[in-house]
Amino acid sequence: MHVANAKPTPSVNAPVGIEEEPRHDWSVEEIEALLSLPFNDLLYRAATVHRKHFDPNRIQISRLLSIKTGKCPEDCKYCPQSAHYDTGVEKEELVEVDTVLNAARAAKESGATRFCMAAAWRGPAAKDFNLVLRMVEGVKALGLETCASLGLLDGDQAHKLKDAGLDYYNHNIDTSPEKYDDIITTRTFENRLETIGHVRDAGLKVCCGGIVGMGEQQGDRARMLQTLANMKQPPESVPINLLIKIPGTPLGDIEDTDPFDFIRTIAVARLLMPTSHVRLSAGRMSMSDEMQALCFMAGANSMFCGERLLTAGNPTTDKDQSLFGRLGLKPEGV
Ligand code: SAM
Ligand code: DTB
Ligand code: SF4
Repeated sequence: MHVANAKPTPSVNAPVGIEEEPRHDWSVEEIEALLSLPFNDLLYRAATVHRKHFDPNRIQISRLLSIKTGKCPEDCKYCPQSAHYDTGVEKEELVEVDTVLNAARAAKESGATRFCMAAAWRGPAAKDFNLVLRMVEGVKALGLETCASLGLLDGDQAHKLKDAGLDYYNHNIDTSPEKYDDIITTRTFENRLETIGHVRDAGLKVCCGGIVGMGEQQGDRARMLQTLANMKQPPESVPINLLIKIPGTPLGDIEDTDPFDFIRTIAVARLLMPTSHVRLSAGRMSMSDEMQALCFMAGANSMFCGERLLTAGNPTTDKDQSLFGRLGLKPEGV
Protein backbone atom coordinates (compact mmCIF):
# COMPACT_ATOMS: atom_id res chain seq x y z
CA MET A 1 0.00 0.00 0.00
CA HIS A 2 1.33 3.44 -0.90
CA VAL A 3 0.79 6.25 1.60
CA ALA A 4 1.52 9.77 0.35
CA ASN A 5 4.62 11.27 1.99
CA ALA A 6 5.21 8.21 4.17
CA LYS A 7 8.91 7.25 4.30
CA PRO A 8 8.87 3.62 5.39
CA THR A 9 12.02 2.09 6.78
CA PRO A 10 13.29 0.10 3.80
CA SER A 11 12.67 -3.61 3.88
CA VAL A 12 14.95 -5.92 1.94
CA ASN A 13 12.77 -5.80 -1.17
CA ALA A 14 11.77 -2.14 -1.15
CA PRO A 15 13.06 -0.28 -4.22
CA VAL A 16 14.59 2.52 -2.14
CA GLY A 17 16.65 4.82 -4.28
CA ILE A 18 16.06 2.74 -7.39
CA GLU A 19 12.90 4.09 -8.96
CA GLU A 20 12.64 7.38 -7.20
CA GLU A 21 14.05 10.79 -8.09
CA PRO A 22 16.90 11.98 -5.82
CA ARG A 23 15.46 12.93 -2.44
CA HIS A 24 16.63 15.61 -0.03
CA ASP A 25 14.58 14.60 2.99
CA TRP A 26 16.37 11.49 4.21
CA SER A 27 15.88 10.70 7.88
CA VAL A 28 18.78 9.36 9.89
CA GLU A 29 16.73 6.21 10.64
CA GLU A 30 16.30 5.48 6.93
CA ILE A 31 20.02 5.95 6.33
CA GLU A 32 20.96 3.72 9.26
CA ALA A 33 18.58 1.09 7.90
CA LEU A 34 20.38 1.23 4.54
CA LEU A 35 23.78 0.99 6.24
CA SER A 36 22.50 -2.10 8.11
CA LEU A 37 21.09 -3.98 5.11
CA PRO A 38 22.55 -7.40 4.35
CA PHE A 39 25.73 -6.61 2.43
CA ASN A 40 24.57 -8.31 -0.78
CA ASP A 41 21.25 -6.47 -0.79
CA LEU A 42 22.98 -3.15 -0.22
CA LEU A 43 25.51 -3.70 -3.00
CA TYR A 44 22.82 -4.89 -5.41
CA ARG A 45 20.78 -1.75 -4.81
CA ALA A 46 23.74 0.58 -5.01
CA ALA A 47 24.99 -1.06 -8.22
CA THR A 48 21.49 -0.82 -9.72
CA VAL A 49 21.26 2.90 -8.97
CA HIS A 50 24.80 3.42 -10.23
CA ARG A 51 23.95 1.82 -13.60
CA LYS A 52 20.88 3.99 -13.96
CA HIS A 53 22.95 7.17 -13.96
CA PHE A 54 26.48 6.22 -15.04
CA ASP A 55 28.49 3.79 -17.12
CA PRO A 56 29.63 1.45 -14.29
CA ASN A 57 32.93 0.75 -16.05
CA ARG A 58 34.11 4.36 -16.25
CA ILE A 59 36.06 6.07 -13.48
CA GLN A 60 36.80 9.80 -13.30
CA ILE A 61 40.45 10.44 -12.45
CA SER A 62 41.66 13.43 -10.44
CA ARG A 63 45.21 14.31 -9.52
CA LEU A 64 46.16 16.17 -6.35
CA LEU A 65 48.94 18.63 -5.71
CA SER A 66 49.79 20.18 -2.38
CA ILE A 67 50.52 23.82 -3.25
CA LYS A 68 51.37 24.72 0.36
CA THR A 69 52.36 22.00 2.78
CA GLY A 70 52.39 21.73 6.57
CA LYS A 71 52.40 24.25 9.42
CA CYS A 72 48.60 24.53 9.30
CA PRO A 73 47.10 26.42 12.26
CA GLU A 74 44.05 24.12 12.43
CA ASP A 75 43.99 21.14 14.80
CA CYS A 76 42.23 18.47 12.70
CA LYS A 77 43.10 15.30 14.63
CA TYR A 78 43.57 13.20 11.48
CA CYS A 79 45.86 15.52 9.61
CA PRO A 80 49.61 15.16 9.04
CA GLN A 81 49.80 18.87 8.14
CA SER A 82 48.50 20.35 11.39
CA ALA A 83 51.12 22.40 13.26
CA HIS A 84 49.64 21.00 16.49
CA TYR A 85 51.20 17.55 15.98
CA ASP A 86 54.69 16.28 15.35
CA THR A 87 54.31 14.17 12.21
CA GLY A 88 57.62 14.79 10.45
CA VAL A 89 55.96 16.45 7.43
CA GLU A 90 58.39 18.83 5.69
CA LYS A 91 56.93 22.32 5.62
CA GLU A 92 56.86 24.21 2.32
CA GLU A 93 55.74 27.71 1.42
CA LEU A 94 53.35 28.36 -1.48
CA VAL A 95 54.87 26.76 -4.58
CA GLU A 96 55.54 28.70 -7.81
CA VAL A 97 52.92 28.94 -10.55
CA ASP A 98 55.24 27.17 -13.02
CA THR A 99 55.69 24.22 -10.67
CA VAL A 100 51.92 23.83 -10.55
CA LEU A 101 51.56 24.04 -14.33
CA ASN A 102 54.27 21.43 -14.90
CA ALA A 103 52.54 19.08 -12.45
CA ALA A 104 49.21 19.72 -14.18
CA ARG A 105 50.68 18.91 -17.62
CA ALA A 106 52.06 15.63 -16.26
CA ALA A 107 48.69 14.85 -14.67
CA LYS A 108 46.92 15.38 -17.99
CA GLU A 109 49.41 13.14 -19.80
CA SER A 110 48.80 10.38 -17.25
CA GLY A 111 45.03 10.43 -17.93
CA ALA A 112 43.68 12.75 -15.23
CA THR A 113 40.79 15.00 -16.24
CA ARG A 114 40.76 17.13 -13.08
CA PHE A 115 43.61 18.77 -11.19
CA CYS A 116 43.07 19.61 -7.53
CA MET A 117 45.27 22.17 -5.77
CA ALA A 118 45.18 21.88 -1.98
CA ALA A 119 46.74 24.10 0.67
CA ALA A 120 47.37 23.61 4.39
CA TRP A 121 45.63 26.81 5.37
CA ARG A 122 42.71 27.75 7.60
CA GLY A 123 41.82 29.83 4.55
CA PRO A 124 43.75 31.78 1.90
CA ALA A 125 45.51 34.98 3.02
CA ALA A 126 45.31 38.04 0.76
CA LYS A 127 49.06 37.89 0.01
CA ASP A 128 48.74 34.39 -1.50
CA PHE A 129 45.37 34.63 -3.16
CA ASN A 130 46.37 36.32 -6.44
CA LEU A 131 48.98 33.63 -7.07
CA VAL A 132 46.35 30.94 -6.50
CA LEU A 133 44.11 32.69 -9.06
CA ARG A 134 46.96 32.55 -11.58
CA MET A 135 47.42 28.84 -10.88
CA VAL A 136 43.72 28.23 -11.54
CA GLU A 137 43.82 30.26 -14.78
CA GLY A 138 46.91 28.38 -15.96
CA VAL A 139 45.57 24.89 -15.17
CA LYS A 140 42.24 25.69 -16.82
CA ALA A 141 44.08 26.88 -19.95
CA LEU A 142 45.69 23.42 -20.21
CA GLY A 143 42.23 21.95 -20.78
CA LEU A 144 41.87 20.32 -17.37
CA GLU A 145 38.98 20.66 -14.96
CA THR A 146 40.16 22.68 -11.99
CA CYS A 147 39.55 22.04 -8.30
CA ALA A 148 40.93 23.85 -5.25
CA SER A 149 40.89 23.00 -1.56
CA LEU A 150 42.09 26.07 0.32
CA GLY A 151 40.08 25.98 3.55
CA LEU A 152 37.47 28.54 4.60
CA LEU A 153 36.46 31.12 1.96
CA ASP A 154 34.38 34.28 2.00
CA GLY A 155 31.95 35.16 -0.78
CA ASP A 156 34.33 37.50 -2.55
CA GLN A 157 37.09 34.86 -2.70
CA ALA A 158 34.63 32.28 -4.06
CA HIS A 159 33.56 34.66 -6.85
CA LYS A 160 37.17 35.46 -7.75
CA LEU A 161 38.00 31.76 -7.98
CA LYS A 162 34.98 31.23 -10.25
CA ASP A 163 36.06 34.15 -12.47
CA ALA A 164 39.59 32.69 -12.70
CA GLY A 165 38.15 29.45 -14.14
CA LEU A 166 37.70 27.24 -11.10
CA ASP A 167 35.23 24.38 -11.69
CA TYR A 168 35.10 22.65 -8.26
CA TYR A 169 35.83 23.63 -4.68
CA ASN A 170 36.69 20.84 -2.23
CA HIS A 171 35.63 21.44 1.34
CA ASN A 172 34.77 18.39 3.43
CA ILE A 173 32.42 18.19 6.39
CA ASP A 174 34.61 15.23 7.43
CA THR A 175 32.24 13.70 10.00
CA SER A 176 28.84 14.13 11.66
CA PRO A 177 27.89 17.46 13.25
CA GLU A 178 27.80 15.65 16.62
CA LYS A 179 31.34 14.25 16.31
CA TYR A 180 32.87 17.32 14.70
CA ASP A 181 34.07 18.96 17.93
CA ASP A 182 35.91 15.75 18.96
CA ILE A 183 37.95 15.98 15.76
CA ILE A 184 38.49 19.72 15.23
CA THR A 185 38.25 22.52 17.79
CA THR A 186 39.68 25.46 15.81
CA ARG A 187 36.62 25.84 13.55
CA THR A 188 33.01 24.67 13.59
CA PHE A 189 30.83 22.48 11.41
CA GLU A 190 28.78 25.62 10.76
CA ASN A 191 31.93 27.44 9.48
CA ARG A 192 32.35 24.64 6.92
CA LEU A 193 28.71 24.86 5.80
CA GLU A 194 29.05 28.64 5.42
CA THR A 195 31.98 28.21 3.04
CA ILE A 196 30.03 25.62 1.05
CA GLY A 197 27.21 28.19 0.81
CA HIS A 198 29.63 30.81 -0.59
CA VAL A 199 30.96 28.26 -3.07
CA ARG A 200 27.43 27.46 -4.29
CA ASP A 201 26.42 31.11 -4.47
CA ALA A 202 29.44 31.80 -6.69
CA GLY A 203 28.26 29.11 -9.14
CA LEU A 204 31.09 26.68 -8.41
CA LYS A 205 30.56 22.92 -8.23
CA VAL A 206 30.93 21.43 -4.76
CA CYS A 207 33.25 18.58 -3.83
CA CYS A 208 32.36 17.63 -0.26
CA GLY A 209 32.62 14.42 1.71
CA GLY A 210 34.36 13.04 4.74
CA ILE A 211 36.47 10.44 6.45
CA VAL A 212 35.57 6.95 7.67
CA GLY A 213 37.64 5.38 10.45
CA MET A 214 37.96 8.14 13.06
CA GLY A 215 36.21 6.09 15.76
CA GLU A 216 32.77 7.23 14.65
CA GLN A 217 29.60 5.19 15.20
CA GLN A 218 27.33 4.07 12.38
CA GLY A 219 24.99 6.90 13.42
CA ASP A 220 27.77 9.43 12.74
CA ARG A 221 28.25 8.05 9.23
CA ALA A 222 24.49 8.28 8.71
CA ARG A 223 24.42 11.90 9.93
CA MET A 224 27.38 12.83 7.73
CA LEU A 225 25.69 11.31 4.66
CA GLN A 226 22.37 12.87 5.63
CA THR A 227 23.98 16.32 5.81
CA LEU A 228 25.41 15.87 2.31
CA ALA A 229 22.34 14.32 0.64
CA ASN A 230 19.84 16.74 2.17
CA MET A 231 21.68 19.85 0.96
CA LYS A 232 19.44 21.96 -1.31
CA GLN A 233 21.89 21.00 -4.03
CA PRO A 234 24.01 18.01 -2.95
CA PRO A 235 27.72 17.98 -3.85
CA GLU A 236 28.50 16.96 -7.43
CA SER A 237 31.55 15.17 -6.07
CA VAL A 238 31.58 13.20 -2.80
CA PRO A 239 35.02 12.08 -1.62
CA ILE A 240 34.89 9.24 0.89
CA ASN A 241 38.30 8.98 2.56
CA LEU A 242 39.46 6.05 4.67
CA LEU A 243 41.52 7.50 7.52
CA ILE A 244 45.24 7.22 6.84
CA LYS A 245 46.59 6.67 10.34
CA ILE A 246 49.43 9.17 10.65
CA PRO A 247 51.88 8.58 13.53
CA GLY A 248 52.06 11.68 15.73
CA THR A 249 48.41 12.67 15.20
CA PRO A 250 45.86 11.89 17.94
CA LEU A 251 44.26 9.29 15.61
CA GLY A 252 47.61 7.70 14.69
CA ASP A 253 46.90 4.37 16.36
CA ILE A 254 43.13 4.19 16.40
CA GLU A 255 41.61 0.76 15.77
CA ASP A 256 41.20 -0.21 12.11
CA THR A 257 37.78 0.11 10.49
CA ASP A 258 36.04 -3.00 9.20
CA PRO A 259 36.53 -2.78 5.39
CA PHE A 260 32.88 -3.77 4.88
CA ASP A 261 31.76 -0.73 6.88
CA PHE A 262 33.79 1.49 4.55
CA ILE A 263 32.23 -0.18 1.48
CA ARG A 264 28.76 0.20 3.02
CA THR A 265 29.40 3.95 3.42
CA ILE A 266 30.28 4.19 -0.28
CA ALA A 267 27.16 2.22 -1.24
CA VAL A 268 24.86 4.41 0.83
CA ALA A 269 26.49 7.58 -0.53
CA ARG A 270 25.68 6.22 -4.01
CA LEU A 271 22.05 5.50 -3.04
CA LEU A 272 21.50 8.90 -1.44
CA MET A 273 23.31 10.92 -4.12
CA PRO A 274 22.61 8.91 -7.29
CA THR A 275 23.79 11.53 -9.79
CA SER A 276 26.98 12.59 -7.95
CA HIS A 277 30.44 11.21 -8.48
CA VAL A 278 31.43 9.27 -5.36
CA ARG A 279 35.20 9.29 -4.95
CA LEU A 280 37.20 6.44 -3.48
CA SER A 281 39.69 8.89 -1.96
CA ALA A 282 42.45 8.63 0.65
CA GLY A 283 43.45 5.31 2.14
CA ARG A 284 43.82 3.09 -0.94
CA MET A 285 47.34 2.05 0.14
CA SER A 286 45.76 -0.01 2.90
CA MET A 287 43.06 -1.52 0.65
CA SER A 288 43.34 -4.79 -1.24
CA ASP A 289 42.49 -4.88 -4.94
CA GLU A 290 39.40 -6.87 -3.98
CA MET A 291 38.27 -4.19 -1.55
CA GLN A 292 38.66 -1.50 -4.19
CA ALA A 293 36.71 -3.65 -6.66
CA LEU A 294 33.86 -3.88 -4.14
CA CYS A 295 33.97 -0.08 -3.75
CA PHE A 296 33.50 0.28 -7.53
CA MET A 297 30.68 -2.26 -7.40
CA ALA A 298 29.12 -0.20 -4.58
CA GLY A 299 29.10 2.86 -6.83
CA ALA A 300 32.45 4.62 -6.42
CA ASN A 301 33.23 6.18 -9.80
CA SER A 302 36.05 8.59 -9.15
CA MET A 303 39.58 8.28 -7.74
CA PHE A 304 42.77 10.16 -7.00
CA CYS A 305 45.58 8.68 -9.08
CA GLY A 306 49.28 9.43 -8.76
CA GLU A 307 51.83 8.17 -6.26
CA ARG A 308 51.20 10.91 -3.76
CA LEU A 309 48.01 12.40 -2.36
CA LEU A 310 49.13 15.57 -0.53
CA THR A 311 51.78 14.25 1.85
CA ALA A 312 50.76 10.59 2.04
CA GLY A 313 51.39 7.82 -0.46
CA ASN A 314 48.93 6.44 -3.00
CA PRO A 315 49.20 3.38 -5.30
CA THR A 316 51.59 3.70 -8.24
CA THR A 317 50.26 4.44 -11.72
CA ASP A 318 51.36 0.95 -12.82
CA LYS A 319 49.42 -0.67 -10.02
CA ASP A 320 46.28 1.33 -10.80
CA GLN A 321 46.57 0.64 -14.53
CA SER A 322 46.89 -3.05 -13.81
CA LEU A 323 43.80 -2.93 -11.56
CA PHE A 324 41.84 -1.08 -14.25
CA GLY A 325 42.89 -3.68 -16.83
CA ARG A 326 41.94 -6.64 -14.63
CA LEU A 327 38.54 -5.11 -13.83
CA GLY A 328 37.82 -3.82 -17.36
CA LEU A 329 37.54 -0.25 -16.09
CA LYS A 330 38.24 2.78 -18.28
CA PRO A 331 39.07 6.35 -17.30
CA GLU A 332 36.22 8.80 -17.89
CA GLY A 333 36.69 11.45 -20.57
CA VAL A 334 39.72 9.85 -22.21
N1 SAM B 1 43.19 22.71 4.50
C1 SAM B 1 42.09 22.48 3.64
C2 SAM B 1 40.89 21.92 4.35
O1 SAM B 1 41.03 21.39 5.44
O2 SAM B 1 39.81 22.00 3.78
C3 SAM B 1 42.41 21.59 2.45
C4 SAM B 1 43.29 20.40 2.59
S1 SAM B 1 42.75 19.11 3.71
C5 SAM B 1 44.19 18.11 3.76
C6 SAM B 1 41.56 18.22 2.74
C7 SAM B 1 40.96 16.97 3.30
O3 SAM B 1 41.90 15.91 3.34
C8 SAM B 1 40.42 17.00 4.70
O4 SAM B 1 39.18 17.65 4.81
C9 SAM B 1 40.29 15.52 5.01
O5 SAM B 1 39.02 15.04 4.63
C10 SAM B 1 41.37 14.88 4.12
N2 SAM B 1 42.44 14.28 4.95
C11 SAM B 1 43.44 14.92 5.58
N3 SAM B 1 44.20 14.06 6.27
C12 SAM B 1 43.68 12.82 6.08
C13 SAM B 1 44.01 11.52 6.56
N4 SAM B 1 45.02 11.31 7.39
N5 SAM B 1 43.25 10.48 6.15
C14 SAM B 1 42.19 10.68 5.33
N6 SAM B 1 41.82 11.90 4.86
C15 SAM B 1 42.54 12.96 5.24
C1 DTB C 1 39.85 14.78 -0.05
O1 DTB C 1 38.70 14.50 0.37
N1 DTB C 1 40.91 13.98 0.08
C2 DTB C 1 42.09 14.62 -0.47
C3 DTB C 1 41.51 15.93 -1.10
N2 DTB C 1 40.16 15.91 -0.69
C4 DTB C 1 42.16 17.23 -0.90
C5 DTB C 1 43.20 14.78 0.48
C6 DTB C 1 43.63 13.50 1.16
C7 DTB C 1 44.78 13.79 2.04
C8 DTB C 1 45.39 12.58 2.64
C9 DTB C 1 46.53 12.88 3.55
C10 DTB C 1 47.73 13.50 2.89
O2 DTB C 1 48.11 13.16 1.76
O3 DTB C 1 48.37 14.33 3.54
FE1 SF4 D 1 44.89 22.17 7.99
FE2 SF4 D 1 43.21 21.13 6.20
FE3 SF4 D 1 44.93 19.57 7.60
FE4 SF4 D 1 42.88 20.66 8.87
S1 SF4 D 1 42.76 19.17 7.19
S2 SF4 D 1 45.02 20.62 9.59
S3 SF4 D 1 42.70 22.61 7.80
S4 SF4 D 1 45.46 21.10 6.10
